[in-house]
Amino acid sequence: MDAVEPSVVARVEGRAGTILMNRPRALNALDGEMIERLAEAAARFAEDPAVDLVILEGAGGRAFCAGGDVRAIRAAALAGDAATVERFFAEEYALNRRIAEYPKPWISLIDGVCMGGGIGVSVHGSHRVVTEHALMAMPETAIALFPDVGTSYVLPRLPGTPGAMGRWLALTGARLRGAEAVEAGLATHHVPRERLPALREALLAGDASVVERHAAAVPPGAVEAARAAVEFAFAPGDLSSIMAVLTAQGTDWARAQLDVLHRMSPTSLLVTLELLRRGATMDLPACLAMELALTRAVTRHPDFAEGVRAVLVDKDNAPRWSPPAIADVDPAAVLAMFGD
Ligand code: QUE
Repeated sequence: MDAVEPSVVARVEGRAGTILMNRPRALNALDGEMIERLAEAAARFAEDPAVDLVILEGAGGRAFCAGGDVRAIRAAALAGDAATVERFFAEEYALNRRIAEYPKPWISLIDGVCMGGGIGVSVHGSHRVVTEHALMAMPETAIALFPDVGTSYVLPRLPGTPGAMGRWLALTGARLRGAEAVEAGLATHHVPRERLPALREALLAGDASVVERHAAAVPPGAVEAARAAVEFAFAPGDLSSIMAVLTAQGTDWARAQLDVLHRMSPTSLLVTLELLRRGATMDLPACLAMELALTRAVTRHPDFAEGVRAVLVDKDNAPRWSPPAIADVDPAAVLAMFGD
């Protein structure tokens, strides 16, 4: 049992710097060491004149990157180890910013689950290529976290009725298949899985424009079908109006959205709306700073440990939120989590 597989494999192949997230049994979820190694590779490839572009991939065939190592963060939070929690998020968000400011094409090949932290290492880059097996989401309200990794900047800016698409994705954690992720604006190109090896091979020559030639037209999908309903129901910026519109809509789709909202952390839903409201008028570095400050309050709130317990530790999917109902959340307590 020598040869421990490295959790990140960074190489120069042709004119490309390739980075493989390689913790497939954890769906390539980012732990602190992976974040450190991704940041090192990003820095090295930015400097290297032999590297014209970066390709980011996930190992194992099932996932690009399922998120962050929230079990470890929960354990640190429960142990009162605020420094470990702080260090993890600070380094993750610094990486997200580095990718947004990257001097070369940053091309993510997303052929599986891509949630939370996986969105963070892809969405700020120049190219987010998705296959029909991509599954993109910001599912944090289910574990009483909030849409972070710079998505408080990204989500309010998605195309369509201002803020609506982002509120839908963030509040419900809606999961988007490849083509739908392009429709929503999270992904930039759709390439069928069978053409991904050819695209990868072509990219090694160092010219990012080959992505356009491999991309397939996106046929109208589920997001376009739901767009009118999303943009109507999630146009309001407050939760009671959103839920009133969904109730009035009365469709199967609207009922399903209400069921999902009723399962999420009530505190987290309100924190998320306030975060997106603020993020709409701030730049990315300010959004990341706001998110980092918010992690301190949110990881101390009992809902966070309970949500991770219910979804990822015990997997009973039966979190007991406190307070349990949206009506019982004190708006002043939500604002206090933002430090004002
Ligand atoms: C909501 C989330 C996360 C989640 C599931 C949710 C999340 C996250 C993971 C995750 C998945 C696989 C792993 C892992 C973590 O799941 O943020 O370590 O192996 O990181 O419903 O927010």
